[in-house]
Amino acid sequence: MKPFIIGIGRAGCRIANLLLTKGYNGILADTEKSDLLFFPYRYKILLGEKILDGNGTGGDIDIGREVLELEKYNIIDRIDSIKDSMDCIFVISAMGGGTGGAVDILIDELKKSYMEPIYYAGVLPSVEDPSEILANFSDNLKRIAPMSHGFLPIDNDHIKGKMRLRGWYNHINSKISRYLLDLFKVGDYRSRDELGENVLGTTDVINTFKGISSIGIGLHEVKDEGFGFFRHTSSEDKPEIVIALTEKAVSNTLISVDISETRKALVVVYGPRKYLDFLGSIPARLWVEKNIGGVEVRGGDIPWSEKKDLEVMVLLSAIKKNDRLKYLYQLGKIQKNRDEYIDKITKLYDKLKNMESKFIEIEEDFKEIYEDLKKIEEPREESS
Ligand SMILES: Nc1nc2c(ncn2[C@@H]2O[C@H](COP(=O)(O)OP(=O)(O)OP(=O)(O)O)[C@@H](O)[C@H]2O)c(=O)[nH]1
Ligand SMILES: [Mg+2]
Repeated sequence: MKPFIIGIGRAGCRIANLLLTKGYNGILADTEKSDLLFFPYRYKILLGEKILDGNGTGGDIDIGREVLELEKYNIIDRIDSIKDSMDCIFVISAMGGGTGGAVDILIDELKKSYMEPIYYAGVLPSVEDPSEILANFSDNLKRIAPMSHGFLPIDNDHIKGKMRLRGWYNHINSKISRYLLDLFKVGDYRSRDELGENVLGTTDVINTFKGISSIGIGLHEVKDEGFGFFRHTSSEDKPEIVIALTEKAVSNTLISVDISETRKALVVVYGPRKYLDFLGSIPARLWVEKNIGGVEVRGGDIPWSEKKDLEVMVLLSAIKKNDRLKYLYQLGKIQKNRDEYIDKITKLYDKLKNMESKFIEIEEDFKEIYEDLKKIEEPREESS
């Protein structure tokens, strides 16, 4: 499929940039000038320059919303000036960022301006993030999640595993872009060589990608025995390899997903043609059909010369409920309440301090008056 990619804010632009360098069309937009300068990509927009002078919102979602309201038509004009044919619009941002968290304003406008489906990949806050990012996320989730045609939550914590967040962003971003590139490959065939046994088209993605969704990948490194690898490993049945990879894909998603809560899915087997001819995608599809909560499963295979290994990608869609989203939402709410209480207590404390100094002042005034009073001599009675 041909997406038009829009990166908003730091995280959104960094991830989008990796896709744009692969030849996709799109724009990068941010309120922070120094972050935008970092990208050599041509189509960039500095948002809210008049208000922020290129300094970012510093996590302030109210300013972010003001800027997006002000700039949404500029962004649409810019899209119109550079877009060619596209199958969908793919927006990426961090849901806890001051700029990226205001993205629902833009998505709403995109929906009014274009017929194509609008998908949204939203970076979730990490438990390592500052509390205001978590609080922003909880404020934004209910506004953003239902806004797009398909919502792809990206759980940094799940992707990084045991690593620390700082210093690991590049690794996380390249993993996200790898997953998205696999998805975009569906229906975007450059030659007949890329047509598999069961050919999938863009409409298969569009018909599957609805509501809360996730992408997972299972990879099987093909040792350099090449063709002979599958022929000689009689102990490893071919459908079993594909099924094992499908299971791996389902547990290796961008957010942890309970497959039984999933109503729709798309399964794709990628790899060099010589392996795909043997394997096919049918066992993968059957496995997913058996395990998801719904019945709508599409499947196919794509011979892809760029890939040396055999790979299964799943798009799990129309997810009914997700524990991780719920957890982070509640965590953000608690943070927000905690911050509000800390604020209230600080104000009360300041008031008490103020009262205390007033008391000291009054006490001193009293002392002064008392001393003065003492100095006044009692009038003596006149003796007659
Ligand atoms: N995956 C990923 N997450 C990131 C990256 N940079 C920041 N984040 C996360 O994104 C959130 C912060 O959002 P940013 O994108 O920095 O904020 P913004 O949209 O630029 O908004 P401002 O507050 O105006 O700067 C936090 O949850 C970070 O952990 C990145 O390169 N990759
Ligand atoms: Mg920023």
